[in-house]
Amino acid sequence: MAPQVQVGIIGAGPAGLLLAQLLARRGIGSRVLERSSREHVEGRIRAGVLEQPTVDTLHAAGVGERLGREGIVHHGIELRFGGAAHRIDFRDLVPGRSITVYGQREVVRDLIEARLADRAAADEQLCFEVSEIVLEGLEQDRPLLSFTHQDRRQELRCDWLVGCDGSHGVARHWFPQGASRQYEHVVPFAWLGILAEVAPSTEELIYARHERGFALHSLRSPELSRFYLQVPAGEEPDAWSDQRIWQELRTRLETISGWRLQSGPILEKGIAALRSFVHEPMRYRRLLLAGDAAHIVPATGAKGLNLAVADVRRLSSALGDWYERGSEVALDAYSAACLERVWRVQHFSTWMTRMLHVLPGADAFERRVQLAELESVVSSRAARTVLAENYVGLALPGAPAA
Ligand code: FAS
Ligand code: PHB
Repeated sequence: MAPQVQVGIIGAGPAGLLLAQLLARRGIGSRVLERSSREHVEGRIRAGVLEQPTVDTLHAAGVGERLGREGIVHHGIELRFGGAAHRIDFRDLVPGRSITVYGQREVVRDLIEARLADRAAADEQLCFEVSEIVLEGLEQDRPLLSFTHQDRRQELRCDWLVGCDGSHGVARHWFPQGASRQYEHVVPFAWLGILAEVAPSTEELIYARHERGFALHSLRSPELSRFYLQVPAGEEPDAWSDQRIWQELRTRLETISGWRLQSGPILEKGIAALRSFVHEPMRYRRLLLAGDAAHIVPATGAKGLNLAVADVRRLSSALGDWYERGSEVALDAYSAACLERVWRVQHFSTWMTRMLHVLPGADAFERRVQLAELESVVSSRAARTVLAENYVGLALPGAPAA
């Protein structure tokens, strides 16, 4: 007889780990199966901007202590183009709402620590380096997972199965033929992301649109800066020497008189594709999807991680209703409710991407119109408010508390 668990979770990224943590706080048991090692999962840089609802959820999940101490609260961002800096002032446009800069890597480390804090059950709940995960009986009430862990083939029967296995995961492929639809949009450019050991040259994030391409000055701490440069799709990181990176960052960012960019040792660099993807629906019977397993947004809107958190906040509440009150109402509404936010965020992320990047193939007229759109955004209070509302995190009706 295969061992049983209430919720089987594939993937130990922020979505899978936070779901397990939120469920545990409701007394609901789960097992997280992750194909990579703990070191690899904790080593990935990725996102760094947390919306207020995400910060609130991490605190409610009991993993907010270090975030509270080391997270950097920002009350605005800057749009930089045409030789001028334009601040989007959250305090003025969306009073009481802000973002927090705290690396996804730190969020994942805090969650793994919390999941492993209970030594007794740790190995049970969170399994790294799992392989050959196979799902059977999706049509039944208790699907069966089998997988290899520590060189042993194992089985696990679950009430619910959640695919939190990211953009290259297996779970969405378990939807039967014809039971789902995918939407995809790929742009012909990517981001070269770097982490540098140098104090940030800015108090707040700078989104720069330059004739040579987009540039973003972000940060991780008072000692660590994070930068992104628009590069052609398929570019290799090795094509960019440290010297070339700093030269290009200076060209695209030092467009304001008297503003200088500090440089320092580059610790890591990598290429991230800019891709939009949506898998509908996000549930099939006892199989649910959350995070990048169901949707991917271009990083220009800083939404990927925040969307994953919004999914699992809603899912943990819905599973709570099912276990605590036998109600499946929220689980039945889960997919549609998440997709409402997903498509709003796809719109915002696509808008930011189109407005701030050099679009290959755009003619002189289109480039002038693009600049005019940026001008109209920064010169209109209404447009700045729309941008600010989306950036700090949409407060959608019916969004459950953590
Ligand atoms: P994740 O991809 O984080 O986690 C999925 C987990 O599932 C991984 O640990 C994976 O190893 C595991 N997995 C996959 N297949 C499996 C299988 N078959 N069996 C078991 N486990 C499996 N967002 C930003 O806002 N800013 C950024 O700069 C930024 N950079 C990014 C760079 C990259 C390269 C990527 C891919 C995403 C980036 N994002 C960024 C978006 C990012 O933050 C995601 O939205 C976030 O990681 C989503 O979290 P999860 O849904 O948990 O997926
Ligand atoms: C980051 O800090 O990694 C970051 C910030 C803002 C974005 C994307 C990434 O839009």
